[in-house]
Amino acid sequence: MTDCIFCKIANQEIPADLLYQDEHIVAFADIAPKAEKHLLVIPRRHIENLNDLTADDEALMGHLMLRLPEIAAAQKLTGFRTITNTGKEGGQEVFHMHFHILGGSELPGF
Ligand code: DGP
Repeated sequence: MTDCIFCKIANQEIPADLLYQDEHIVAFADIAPKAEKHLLVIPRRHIENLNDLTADDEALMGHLMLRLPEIAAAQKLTGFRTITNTGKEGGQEVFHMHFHILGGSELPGF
């Protein structure tokens, strides 16, 4: 999608602190961190949110989920919180699916 900020980050058209990337996903530091460490993990392909997924995305989602703890571990996070906001009512502001990884200090219970 041409005017999607996260597509532009994935394509390195605008700068971001890229922490991990492979053929399918990219991880980068959130611009407005809500925890000591706050990363975002996105698919390279533009998918709006969880509601946009189809059966064809099973392998992608499995790949993404399995990378989350690895990406967190690479940032020396032994424990972390993962959040994905879905839709405006779910608090989503950027409509390119992303998983927040939050950690760095002990988080309050949710
Ligand atoms: P959400 O509310 O779940 O859609 O979270 C969007 C997050 O994206 C929010 O924590 C701030 C972050 N964000 C928005 N624009 C940019 C950007 O241009 N660069 C980076 N690194 N993060 C961004």
